[in-house]
Amino acid sequence: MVMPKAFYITTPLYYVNAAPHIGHSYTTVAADCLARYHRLNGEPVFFLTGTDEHGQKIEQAARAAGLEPKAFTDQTAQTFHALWKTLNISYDRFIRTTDADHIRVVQRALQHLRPQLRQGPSTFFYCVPCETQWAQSDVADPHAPECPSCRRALEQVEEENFFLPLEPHRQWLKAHIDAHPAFVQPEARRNELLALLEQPLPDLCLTRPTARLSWGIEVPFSRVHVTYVWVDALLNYLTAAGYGTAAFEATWPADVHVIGKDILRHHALYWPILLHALGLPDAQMPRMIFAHGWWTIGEQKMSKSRGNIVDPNVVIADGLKDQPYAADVYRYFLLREVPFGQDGSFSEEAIRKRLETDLANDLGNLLHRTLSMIERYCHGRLPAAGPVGCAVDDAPLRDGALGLSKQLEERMARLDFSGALEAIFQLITRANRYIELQAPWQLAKAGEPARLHTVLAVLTEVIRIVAVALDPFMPSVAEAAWAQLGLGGTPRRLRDTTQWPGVTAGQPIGTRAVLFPKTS
Ligand code: ME8
Repeated sequence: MVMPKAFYITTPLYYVNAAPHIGHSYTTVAADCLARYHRLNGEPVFFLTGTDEHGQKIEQAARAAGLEPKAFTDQTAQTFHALWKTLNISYDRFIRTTDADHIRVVQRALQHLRPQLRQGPSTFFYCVPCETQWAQSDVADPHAPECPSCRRALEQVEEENFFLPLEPHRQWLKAHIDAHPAFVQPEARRNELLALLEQPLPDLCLTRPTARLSWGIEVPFSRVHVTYVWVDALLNYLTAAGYGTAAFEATWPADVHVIGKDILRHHALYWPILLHALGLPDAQMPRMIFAHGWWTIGEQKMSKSRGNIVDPNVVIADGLKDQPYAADVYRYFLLREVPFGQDGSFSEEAIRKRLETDLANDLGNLLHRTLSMIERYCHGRLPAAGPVGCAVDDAPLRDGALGLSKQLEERMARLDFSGALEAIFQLITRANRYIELQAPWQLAKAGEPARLHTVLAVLTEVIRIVAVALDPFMPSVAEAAWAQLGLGGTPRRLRDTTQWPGVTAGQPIGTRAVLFPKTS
């Protein structure tokens, strides 16, 4: 039997010169949400994250810490592992560019590219924080050269290296982008890339002399060079998919490379050209490169080297310390607050606001009110519905709930996380309004148990569907809501959101607990 190809999702490999901040957690939470969504949909998934450990900036940071580079990277890679555990990140592999299988893949790829490489002296500008080379023509003032991406001072470099000519691939890449609208997303980034492709492309330097940098993967055909860190890092996506082994086709190509817009050029220009130069056909190109926006503090991009970072551990452990599901509150905020692709300004007040309104007032209340009424009016057992009446809002609410998975499907295909959450929370709002309109407490007072049970059964079904839909976004909250409904132990699957009813009447509900306690 042929195994279906896994849905392959990647994050960037983060530099381990310092511990992760909100920006890194953003990309990883988004990729995790996508991975969980596809698993919920019954698809095999391969979700990759990891750390980028070679290069000048890591070597410098290790030296400053008084450690050997490997010992230093072991230490910092651990801070990423720890944060991903806190945030419930369900990766299938955490790759480090110092892993032995990766070193083999990089050397194999370089060997393969060797006949296409030009060796020669070169002069270019280099930004150490971005580990990126720039041509004379990229720099506005050659007397005070600044990085066009991060605006920091550039080094001028003159050295002998191996180069891959990119220009022979330019027309091919343009045609590929034209033929595959999803290849670079969102639209603004696609246009940015197409604009870059209007000009001839400079050769890409694949190596660094060991005299300047020793902390890198040895170049198999030159004793005096190591691999340029970006080439090393990009190739990780092939390593993890089992490049050169029989397993490769079961994972490759990547379905989505999730990145920030700062590294668009590396992923949407250098990466496909490297793959093309390695002989991969069009059908084996990544299917989507999605470059999201930046979290800013005020107007400034949050970044390690600007020193304006916010540590997610602090937000979770201090800012949300009263919350039993703090990590999920944080995940919700990141995914809901800013449409994926746009920039957003980070503040703890904004998280608090989302917590108090969407989570406590809307979601928390819906669950709390419904379950307390089931306890009170149905002896804590899931009620049986009588006929669902069209005249009294039951049917529209039911149809809205049954239509949710279609909305999710359409939005998640575009990585529109905030749109998907909006659809879920619109349903929650409708369900809360339904409670007000149906006023189950009055039905109880008026002695109308059949109608009362129908209303509570409709609400139970809506909550069941919401608990499934929330799984990729807030896995622990979804699990808790599921258990409170008394459904613990039954797997949550997306396809169950198109079934009604989905619960067995008469089953006892679980133990109730407030999901988002109020503190002020
Ligand atoms: O670029 N807002 O690693 P890096 C949103 N090693 N996202 C942000 C962010 C912010 N303020 N700051 C960082 C590298 N990010 C390379 C990648 S991949 C083969 C090699 C996120 O540690 C965003 O995903 O500088 C960005 O692209 C990434 O962290 C850069 O991480």
